[in-house]
Amino acid sequence: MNTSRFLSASRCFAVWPLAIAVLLALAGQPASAQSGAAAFDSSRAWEHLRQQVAIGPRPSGSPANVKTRDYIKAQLATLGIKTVEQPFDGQTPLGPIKMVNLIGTIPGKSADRIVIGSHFDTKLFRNMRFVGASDGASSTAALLELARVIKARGTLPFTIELLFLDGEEATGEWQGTDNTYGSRYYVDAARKSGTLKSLRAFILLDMIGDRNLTIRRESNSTRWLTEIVWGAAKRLKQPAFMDEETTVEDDHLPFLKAGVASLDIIDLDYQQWHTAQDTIEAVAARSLQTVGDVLMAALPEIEARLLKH
Ligand code: 1BN
Ligand code: ZN
Repeated sequence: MNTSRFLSASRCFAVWPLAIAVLLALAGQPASAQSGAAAFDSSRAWEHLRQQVAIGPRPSGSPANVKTRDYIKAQLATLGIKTVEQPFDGQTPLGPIKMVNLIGTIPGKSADRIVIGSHFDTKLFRNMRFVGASDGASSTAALLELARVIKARGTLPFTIELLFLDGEEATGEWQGTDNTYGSRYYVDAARKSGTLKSLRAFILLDMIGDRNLTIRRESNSTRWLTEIVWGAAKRLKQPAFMDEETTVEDDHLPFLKAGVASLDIIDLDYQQWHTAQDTIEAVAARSLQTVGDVLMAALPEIEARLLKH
């Protein structure tokens, strides 16, 4: 072997340890770290959470609820995402309450859509100041940051709809029709307008802020969606997505009843749930990052599955 061939061969061998080290470092990293795409940024999501909590209690029909909606609209406008308001009267045990869902749309190649949702109302309590840092603000904050990251992906196979739901909370006890006003209205409206057929999947985020995040598989949810999301969590080594099961009634039920594949990503194992302690101290940016990373890793797989079926 002449000297120059020897040198190029040895240089070739010299890059292998580096290449292996890079591959090992990337394993278990979010897809964005591997592809150079925009990554979910929990410091941005945290700011959205902080802004909502600073508004104070945000029950349906209150001026603070309108302020929250205006904040969401303004944030989506900054991202260049068009929003449509869906107003309706929630017929509650307290009488009719004016409620409004907000729908942000990121158009894809297909008009068929994947909807990602969160409720932005907080539960009405007359005897305490309830600001819903996890229950209301956390999922809404993550959804706003997901909007930015999904938009940055460029051409999408499916249209992605960001659905900010009003009236998830019961005005009193969670029973009968005193809950999920916004999701029930959205599904009825989609049925009436003939757009339910093009709704291919619904992913609900709820209460994802807990510092000590533990998310169980939700048993009402559609199996294949759960498998894809929990598979992504396993790849990213995120043990917060636990291999245990729980059952929750939430905004995904009207979608499931309408035959739409749906998943509820919720941490109900939250000591501060529906207490005055559901504040900024009880939640963490890291928890929003976990859910954001897992969802962004799962989304291409969900799209691939929908393209096949
Ligand atoms: C989630 C957040 N939910 C209410 N606030 C839904 C729910 C209802 C969860 C009843 C558990 C029991
Ligand atoms: Zn609640």
